Amino acid sequence: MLDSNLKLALPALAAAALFVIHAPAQAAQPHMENSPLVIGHRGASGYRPEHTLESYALAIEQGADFIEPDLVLTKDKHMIARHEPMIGATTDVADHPEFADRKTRRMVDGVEYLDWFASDFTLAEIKTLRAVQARAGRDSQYDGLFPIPTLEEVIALAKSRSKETGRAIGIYPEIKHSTYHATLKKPSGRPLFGANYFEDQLLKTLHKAYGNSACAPVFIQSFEVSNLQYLSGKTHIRLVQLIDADDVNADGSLSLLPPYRQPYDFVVNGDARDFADLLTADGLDFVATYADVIGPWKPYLLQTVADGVDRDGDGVITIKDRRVDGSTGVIEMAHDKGLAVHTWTFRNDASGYGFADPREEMTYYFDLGVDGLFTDFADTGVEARDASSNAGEPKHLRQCGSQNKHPRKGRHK
Ligand SMILES: [Ca+2]
Repeated sequence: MLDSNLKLALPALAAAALFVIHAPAQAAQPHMENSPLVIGHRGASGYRPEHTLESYALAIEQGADFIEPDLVLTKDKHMIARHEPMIGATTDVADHPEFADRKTRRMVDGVEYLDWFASDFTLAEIKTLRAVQARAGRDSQYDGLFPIPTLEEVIALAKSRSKETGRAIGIYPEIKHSTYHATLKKPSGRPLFGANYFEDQLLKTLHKAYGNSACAPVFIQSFEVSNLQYLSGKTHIRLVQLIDADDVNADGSLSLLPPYRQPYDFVVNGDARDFADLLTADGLDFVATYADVIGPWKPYLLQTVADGVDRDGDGVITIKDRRVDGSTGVIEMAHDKGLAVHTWTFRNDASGYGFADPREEMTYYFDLGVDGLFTDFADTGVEARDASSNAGEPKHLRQCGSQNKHPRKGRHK
């Protein structure tokens, strides 16, 4: 139903766009999004060191609709773009003798790491570091060149490129390890940040930049649940429940071993549900009370079976050879419950379950009905979407306009 309404609305919007040329004071049009979306995972991290402005800029150049900053906090409470609180693998911190004594052991979600942690550095100190390519086999010629951006710098980039390109470039921030950040302590034993400081600070920044609106070109994502529930009571910005697992079994079912078994706040709160439980009918009903989108790892959506057939004929059996058995039904069930589905992660250099060709893999998922996907290679993602039968079909994402700015209002009592 939404589809046909949108199609009817398109000629009117095109006419309105022409009219704007003669009427620069025209009020902003309702936010329009391509669907399905190509989300630049950590920027164009297949080509540049992840989570740098240069990586995000390249993803935008390649046609990404959204860029994805993962966020962690510095000691002086700034939100910076890093995939982990540990910064040893993605920066040149090990080459800075002045920080050698910051290397330490710390628990993150039940796992101990020996590393440098963002929360032991001020933003000024972080700015003396440079990003490096974290994944083996990728271009390292940009190592040591690009600084670590703050969320504010990522927003500024998205806004300036939106103006330059005439496309609305969205941002897709992830709150990394909410429970970990909330429970970090100062040497004195007092909380370093405290409960929900991270969430409050994120909303303050996003509301200032975009307003408190479901029409903001923003999705906030998390693997934890209680922080999203908290956010749902404080913002209309769209929220995404990420769904993890640690591996895929031969029969296509998901392996759920810690620390990928449950949202970490469930572990702490003694909630027995695991990630897979959030994708059952009851689980989706629950998620729909506070989120707009589910973001499951891709094997949750597509059944593939390791049946020992060398399908690509290269003489070895790999994950590429798995038999593709079609939808698990999760996409259809989520859509029935009003949830959009964004899935991850598609990589040209780490091919997928059941596919030898990354573009074909992504097109398959677009055809299957996902509303967006995260890829390290936004250029291939755009090609894959253009090849999909669902290209240009905006669906399952709310159309934003004045009548529809508060879609979750009343759901949170
Ligand atoms: Ca093979």
